[in-house]
Parts: sequence; structure tokens; C-alpha cells
Amino acid sequence: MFRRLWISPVLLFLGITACAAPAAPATPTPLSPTPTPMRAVSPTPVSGPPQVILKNFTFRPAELEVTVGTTVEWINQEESASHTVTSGTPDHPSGVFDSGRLRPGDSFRFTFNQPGTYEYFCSIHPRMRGRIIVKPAPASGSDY
Ligand SMILES: [Cu+2]
Repeated sequence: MFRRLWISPVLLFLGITACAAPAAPATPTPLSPTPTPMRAVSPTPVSGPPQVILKNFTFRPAELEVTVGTTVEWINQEESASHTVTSGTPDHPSGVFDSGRLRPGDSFRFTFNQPGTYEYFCSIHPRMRGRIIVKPAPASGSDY
């Protein structure tokens, strides 16, 4: 009786020790730093210049109204097509502005300092047409 009670704990202890053999530690997953995407997004779209997007062979919006002194930005968001932003019409380029070839991702800016209606087109795809309507600056201190 006594002998059995004395042996049992030893066997129990040995059993626990055997089972407690250290398991192979799990390979730690290296914490790969998540790369921060560097994007050429205008940081302050609210206060940025009005934009015309070149996509699907159209200018969006095709017609944009701004006040004199405003800088307008055109951005080519095509997958592969290049365009131009050329003032006037294909028959009568006005020579006021011409972006030259804008590849996908390229942008072009022009500041309109004279009121008027500015037709423009793409010299590569003359059916692409747009228009900027430049209004005179509102009289200062009037309606406010
Ligand atoms: Cu084009």
C-alpha cells in the first residue's frame, strides 16, 4: 500500500516531464513594413484648382465655368492614350494654350486671366472638344 502510493507520484512526474518536451517554436512571422503608397494625389482637393479629367477620349467636364484669374488643371487619366489640350478648334487653333502631348498621368495647367469663352480640343483626336467659360471677377464687396 505505502509502496504503491510512493511510486505513483514519481511515474506521474516522469510522464509530465516527457510530455513537456519543448515544442519547436513557431517561426516568427517577420513584420514586413507595409509600404506607404506614394501617390500623386493633390493633398488638398478642396482648395486645388478646378480639374478637367481626360478619360475615355473625352474631357470631363466638357464645359467648365470659372472666374477670371483661375488656374484650370487637366489630368490625363487614360490607361494608355495620350491627348493634348489645345486652344481653339481643329480648324482654327487660337494659340492661347497648348499642352503638348499628355501621356497617362500627365497634367497641364493654364491660368485664365482674360474673360471669355475658350474652346479647346485634342490635336491627336480632333473630335475631343472642350470649353472653358471665364467670367469676369465679381465686383468686390457687392453682394456679400
Ligand atoms: Cu486625344
